[in-house]
Amino acid sequence: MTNPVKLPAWTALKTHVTAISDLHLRDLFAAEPQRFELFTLEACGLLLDYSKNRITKATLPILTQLARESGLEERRTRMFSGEKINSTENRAVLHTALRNITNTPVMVDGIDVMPAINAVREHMTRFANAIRSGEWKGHTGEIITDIVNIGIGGSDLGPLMVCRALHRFAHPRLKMHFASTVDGDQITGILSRVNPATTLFIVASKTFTTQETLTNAHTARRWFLEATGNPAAIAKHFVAVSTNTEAVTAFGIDPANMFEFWDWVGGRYSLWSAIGLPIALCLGPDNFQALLAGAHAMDRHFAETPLERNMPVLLGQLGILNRNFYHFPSLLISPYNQALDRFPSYLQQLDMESNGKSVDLDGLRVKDYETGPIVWGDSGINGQHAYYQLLHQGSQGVSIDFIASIEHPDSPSPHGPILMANFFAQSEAFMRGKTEEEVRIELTAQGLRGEALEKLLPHKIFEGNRPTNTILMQTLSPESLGALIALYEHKVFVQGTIWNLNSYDQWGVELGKQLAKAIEQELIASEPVTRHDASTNGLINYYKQRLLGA
Ligand code: G6Q
Repeated sequence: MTNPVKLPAWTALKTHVTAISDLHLRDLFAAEPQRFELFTLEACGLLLDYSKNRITKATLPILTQLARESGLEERRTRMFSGEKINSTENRAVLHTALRNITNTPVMVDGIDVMPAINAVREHMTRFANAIRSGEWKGHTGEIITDIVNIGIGGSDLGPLMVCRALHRFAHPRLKMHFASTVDGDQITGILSRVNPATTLFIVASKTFTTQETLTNAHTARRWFLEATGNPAAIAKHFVAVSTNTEAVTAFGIDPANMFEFWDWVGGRYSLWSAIGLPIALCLGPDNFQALLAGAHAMDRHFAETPLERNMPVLLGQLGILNRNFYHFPSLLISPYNQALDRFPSYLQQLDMESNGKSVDLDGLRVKDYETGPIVWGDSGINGQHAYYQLLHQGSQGVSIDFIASIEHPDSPSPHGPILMANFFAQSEAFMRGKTEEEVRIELTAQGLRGEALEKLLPHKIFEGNRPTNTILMQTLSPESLGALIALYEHKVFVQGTIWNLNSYDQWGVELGKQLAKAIEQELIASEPVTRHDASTNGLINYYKQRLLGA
């Protein structure tokens, strides 16, 4: 475990970047017309074009050296083999075992975890088939039409994103709903649209102690019991996904209707586990299996391919280059498939909760290098008409990952070509920009002359030189989506390793929870609050007065 700044490759990279930093991406493309051939890579149905990064042929060996010196290969082996690399929680990190479709044993504390994984998957398959076929009936004998997943964070974002992304494969009868926030507006809205006799609730919580989820689950149960007056009917309409059998039973869900997972599955890495039950229900067990297979293919690629041709390694290294050497503070994820509109939010949690840390694996404060970037985004084409202005001409640069599929089966002509023309145009624009000379020629051709031309000219210049990656897949399918998600999971691993972080804990979410618990009591009490700072006291007291209409 080493501070990366102390590695020889870090120093070498610094020297190298200083030497090439004056070169504009245009210069690099002019000097190396073969950049597409040189700097693209295909794996698991994905093409990664990384030629529009500020790199030369000399950059990659140094990046690879950095990955090697950081101990990436050893740590990768330790993760796949079930060692407890999540050191602050003393846990293994084994989302890869959940999609280990070859079934080779994976040992944790001397026990092979594969039989338990397979047993839960078989339970999920049986249950999903019964709901989808109509064999499973609600308490009145009607078939299930609506599924409400109650969960938050890792128990929400993954299944929600996948069900949206692959909606083309969805069961025509089953309507999916996702309740995450504790703002009652959301669950109430869902409950107003569903029928208790035909609705299945999935209470998804690894710990089964999460306040938002349990509050929503209790609201749903109350609503259900008020409507049916039949506690025995709960068994037909409520199932749980959790690691906590005791709490599930205490909630009133039969353990036979509980789908188990384990402490070595991190929340934001859990869609491959029973947390993926909404996916199996909505898309079917075969498509869920295909999603796992796509991710497994990427796992194999990551585990077995030399670092130089390894897609997650490359993507991670380029992220390090852009974050630590070109100092881009954020990474925009810009998908041009509308169905991937929640993919950026999913990646935001994956990346920011994993590598948003400033204490390293040795417990030392990280002082001399930047860690995880801010990850953000939504549908790329909408972004073009909103925040892309800042990306093109704002005072600070952003690095970008563009993602699209070649085929858009539900997009009638001429939608597909228009969409893709924009997709290609944007990465070209970010690379090339538009020079003063080009603007001058353009404005002159438009008939502008003299003062009018000079006045407008500076506003129309684009600096360009923004680094971007482009990921293309043939079509958005369970396999390609599985590979895409796993690509980013391993990218996060690569960066966490180089930054010497534990990417698998999330202590940063604790403080707000602790404070909220205490404030909740204060909101009920009648006397004014005085124990906080002036702002927090003032806000709480203002809220209480206004709420009571005082
Ligand atoms: C993910 C985080 C977090 C977690 C939620 C829900 O890695 O740990 O997002 O998934 O807080 O937790 P439960 O599943 O325990 O309700």
